[in-house]
Amino acid sequence: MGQPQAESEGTEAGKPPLRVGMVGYAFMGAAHSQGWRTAGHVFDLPLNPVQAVICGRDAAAVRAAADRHGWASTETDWRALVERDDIDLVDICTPGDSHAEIALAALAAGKHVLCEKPLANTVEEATSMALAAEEAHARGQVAMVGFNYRRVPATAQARRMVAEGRLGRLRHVRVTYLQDWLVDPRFPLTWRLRREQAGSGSLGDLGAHIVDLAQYLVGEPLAGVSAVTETFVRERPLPTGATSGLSAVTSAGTGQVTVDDAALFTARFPSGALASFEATRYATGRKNALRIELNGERGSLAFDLERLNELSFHDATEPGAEAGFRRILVTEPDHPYLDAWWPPGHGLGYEHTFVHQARDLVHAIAEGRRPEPSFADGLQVQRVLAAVEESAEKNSVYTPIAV
Ligand code: SOE
Repeated sequence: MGQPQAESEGTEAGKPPLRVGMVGYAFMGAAHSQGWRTAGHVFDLPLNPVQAVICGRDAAAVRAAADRHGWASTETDWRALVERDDIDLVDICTPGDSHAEIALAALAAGKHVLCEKPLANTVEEATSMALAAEEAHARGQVAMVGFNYRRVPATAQARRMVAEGRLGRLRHVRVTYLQDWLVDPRFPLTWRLRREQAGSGSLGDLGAHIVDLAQYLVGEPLAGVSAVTETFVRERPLPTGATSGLSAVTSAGTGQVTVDDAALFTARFPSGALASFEATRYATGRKNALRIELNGERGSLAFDLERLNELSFHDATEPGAEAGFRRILVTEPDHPYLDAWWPPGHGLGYEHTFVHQARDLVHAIAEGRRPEPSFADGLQVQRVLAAVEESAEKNSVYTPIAV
């Protein structure tokens, strides 16, 4: 495939380029493309992100994705992309079964890496990735895992408030991530429903997000879990292969669902806070409802992704007669990320989390810093997912998280 020079390469205010090669072009590929396309135009970055190459197996489809999302050239084999010497960073937006292989090859080829969540399909894969990332860090490379919900200004603001002690000692963390796109039993058996491709079901897809977000907000890793999981619909129509968003066209015939449809678990933080988690794609009417509430001795905070410009805050130190939950509109310039965006009250959305992710990664690369969340953080989340599965298999027996 041709390798034309990306139009704006290295020209943005004379900044050195960060030439990105992205593997995958479906839902997450489109979201990451938005991030790369926009970050350098909104934030004053030390490097100029260049959308150099997009890669996918179907030549015509990847060409169309390149045109739609603004990539300068295409590849149909990720190995060729990883070996190109005009690429600085490999962005992995493929299903989980290829994360480890691509990331390890990219790190070995001297590239920085951004990898979509969950980091891998197994703890073994994630361990090898975290190890390779650590070795690569000594050579000046940076590897980040894409837990984008840390980059909602409201969740970053919540983290700030917890770290400042505004909630005091935490007692409860209550998290749910609810979607409903599997309610219809005729929904096709896409890759997200196959263990060999996705690793797990709602657990890895949604549970990984809320485990990362909860640990990020609390500021410590979980100690152990007690879980139940269920697969409600065990057989589904086979897809033809052509996908759109989360769905696909179906053909005749059915196949087995080999992942969980829902995962519920309780957990302990080492500092003593108790947590509950629920991840499901069967919450009829809930489209992308990620909700988290933290209760501490001095106050409480609540966030709902479907109202992502807001935080609810209760300050328990206020006089009882006046206290109560109040809405913080997280659109002020001194809220995280917002000094670069619109005037107060002009809110942001889902896609901006990917712009912020690109921004933070560019800074980490320019400063030679370990990024947050790192591959080591991704491995730790993978260990929690494995403990959830182990606990569910053993009838909810409390399962400590391996360190
Ligand atoms: C599907 O459940 C999905 O697209 C997840 O895979 C993403 O990580 C989440 O951000 C939105 O929902």
